[in-house]
Amino acid sequence: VKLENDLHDALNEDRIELHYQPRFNAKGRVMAVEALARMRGRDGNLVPPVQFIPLAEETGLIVPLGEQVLRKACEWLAALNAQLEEPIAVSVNVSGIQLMSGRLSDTIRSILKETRIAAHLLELELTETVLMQHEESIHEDLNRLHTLGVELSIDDFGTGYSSLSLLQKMPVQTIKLDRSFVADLPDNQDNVIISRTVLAMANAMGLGVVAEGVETDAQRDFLIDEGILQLQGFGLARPMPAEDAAKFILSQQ
Ligand code: G
Ligand code: G
Ligand code: MN
Ligand code: NA
Repeated sequence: VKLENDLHDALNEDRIELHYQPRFNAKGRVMAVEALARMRGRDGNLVPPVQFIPLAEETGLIVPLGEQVLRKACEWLAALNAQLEEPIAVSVNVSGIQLMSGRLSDTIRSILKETRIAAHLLELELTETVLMQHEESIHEDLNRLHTLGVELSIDDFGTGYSSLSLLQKMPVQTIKLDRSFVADLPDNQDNVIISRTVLAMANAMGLGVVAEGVETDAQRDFLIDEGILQLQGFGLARPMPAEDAAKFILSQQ
């Protein structure tokens, strides 16, 4: 109950902050950032999402929280892109509860309009579990989001159970290969085979692939050689507070 009250207060007092982790193409250029929520305690300490996202989902607070996250991410991106020659994109993690509310597409339409962000510069990260849920409301809202022009990706790909036929039918453009399959590349033969297979499948389906959890040069070189075109991980850039992330991206121009 204490954490629930804390979360409620943090939402009312604008103490949900976003950190941003850059995502790079094979040439090392930042193409996008992933927004990652943190809660700023009254004591000034940062509370990581593992400590409040599950609670937010249980209590339904994920709906207003998710809306704040989307608005903050789009406002930040609009200010940054105004200073860049080539705009970058932002990806935001979305939970199944937000989609089940049936209002996500309306919320996003308003936020894009308010912030004047082009729809294709917003990407929503969904898990396989969310996509495989049979709720009609989820699929309707996903189709509306797709019609709006928002990009959809599958986060932590390979850790859940998705059927290939449903994957084909979903309006998804990108797969984020879970970092457990990137670990110990290129030495781990299982992961070599898995990453190649996921890439081949994605190519056949016309989906892009982002490798997550890239920590070493050896991993990066291997993945690029294999043809994975987007990379994210501590070895390239860590999640950073909003101001630092903007400075980092501006300094790369
Ligand atoms: O930043 P960190 O590695 O601690 O994130 C841990 C988990 O929290 C990740 O799985 C990430 O997807 C999730 N997460 C971070 N921010 C958000 C958010 O704004 N909404 C949702 N639903 N999940 C988030
Ligand atoms: O589940 P999701 O992919 O949304 O989780 C994102 C989280 O993964 C972020 O909170 C980030 O801190 C973490 N992360 C990003 N890059 C790396 C990495 O290279 N190694 C590890 N261990 N975690 C990472
Ligand atoms: Mn993610
Ligand atoms: Na992930």
